[in-house]
Amino acid sequence: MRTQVGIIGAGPAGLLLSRLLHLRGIDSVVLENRSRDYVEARIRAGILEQHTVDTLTDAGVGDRLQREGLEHRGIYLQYPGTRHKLDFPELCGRTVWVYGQTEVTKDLIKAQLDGGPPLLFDVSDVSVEDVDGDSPRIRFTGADGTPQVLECDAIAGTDGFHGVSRPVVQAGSGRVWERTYPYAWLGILADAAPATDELIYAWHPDGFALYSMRSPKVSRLYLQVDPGEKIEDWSDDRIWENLATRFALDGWEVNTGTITEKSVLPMRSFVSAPLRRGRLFLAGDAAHIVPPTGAKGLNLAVADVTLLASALVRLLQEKQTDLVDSYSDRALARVWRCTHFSWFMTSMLHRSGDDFDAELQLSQLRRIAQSEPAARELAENYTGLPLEY
Ligand code: FAS
Ligand code: PHB
Repeated sequence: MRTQVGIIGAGPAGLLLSRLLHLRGIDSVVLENRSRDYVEARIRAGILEQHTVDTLTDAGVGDRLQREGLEHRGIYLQYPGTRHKLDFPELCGRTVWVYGQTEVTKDLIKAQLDGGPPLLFDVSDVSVEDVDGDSPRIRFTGADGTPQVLECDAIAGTDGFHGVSRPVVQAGSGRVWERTYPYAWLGILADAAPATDELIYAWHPDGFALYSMRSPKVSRLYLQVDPGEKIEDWSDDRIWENLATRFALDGWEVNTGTITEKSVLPMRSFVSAPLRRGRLFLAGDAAHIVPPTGAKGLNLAVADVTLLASALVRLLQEKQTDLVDSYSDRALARVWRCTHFSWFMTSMLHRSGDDFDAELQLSQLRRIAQSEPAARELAENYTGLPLEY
């Protein structure tokens, strides 16, 4: 097999990259080691920045997003006795959209299978070779068990945190930065109409809680828990009781309902650099992980592949290396900005158990509630900074 760009991983990064390249006349093949059902069932992100919405719409995969997505004009920051609204259009002239990553992935897969480039599910034994030359290749076993070789002009490692691509880049040269947080998120999906018009980020002495949603009938909620928590130790009643306590506000209550999914999610910050080794390029979670408190993970993946698609078009059609040569530095500038913001939101809102920390956190929250410049800084980062930050 031969293609111009071999793409490892059919998450949002790999699928969108293939789509953007296809629209610019560059052919690709996407290799995914899970099944379509598995990929489409993963419950993950929920907030899309405007540039993500614009990119998906311009790429011709935004119709359902425009119909079913929910435009949101702000968030609430809550701490004991206060639920403060940050009005995004007033603060920074931008909004965000609520549309689950599962839906983004389904829309991208549908477009790919409707006449798009090849998308091979259930592959295995993926390995990358000769990335330091101009003819790298991917070896893999197809779903039917036959060994395959994909000859490429370039390879995109969009295979997530546990993929095979980053180790190849790191083996060349590079370094990683990592911070593991002393807490995790217990996340639920519930058949319950959200009891709030905007997301609520709540600081509470018992721990952080986040009130999000997927539709007018489906709520997505999270609780800060210890990293070692076992989901089986959390009955539905215990989850709803903790949510009610942490969101408590006079004259208001959480809407409960049937919990349809629950899981414990680890929290880490992780950055690897560079994002390139020869003709192998990393994008998305393969290169970086942010704690979800800043709603950046999916949006950062989209920003990476927007830059990478333009760089690969310039390399493979115009034979110019300037954009691929600068891709890593340009992508990492935004990665670090989003890594800082995600760390800031996480550190401000999650209980460490230390009362000195608690006073600092409450002081920061009150500052944002009382200071328009402080609120604007949060709003600008949350709604998404320009692509070339
Ligand atoms: P992905 O991990 O989505 O995709 C990588 C793909 O590569 C996967 O399909 C994987 O199966 C495949 N793959 C891996 N190894 C392979 C191999 N060797 N060969 C072939 N294919 C291979 N972000 C938010 O903003 N908000 C959230 O609430 C949020 N919650 C999250 C919860 C969880 C459990 C996780 C893991 C992440 C969460 N994120 C969240 C971040 C998430 O949305 C990511 O940022 C987003 O999925 C990044 O997309 P990709 O880079 O495409 O990586
Ligand atoms: C979600 O809806 O899954 C979500 C929203 C905002 C976040 C994290 C997750 O910061």
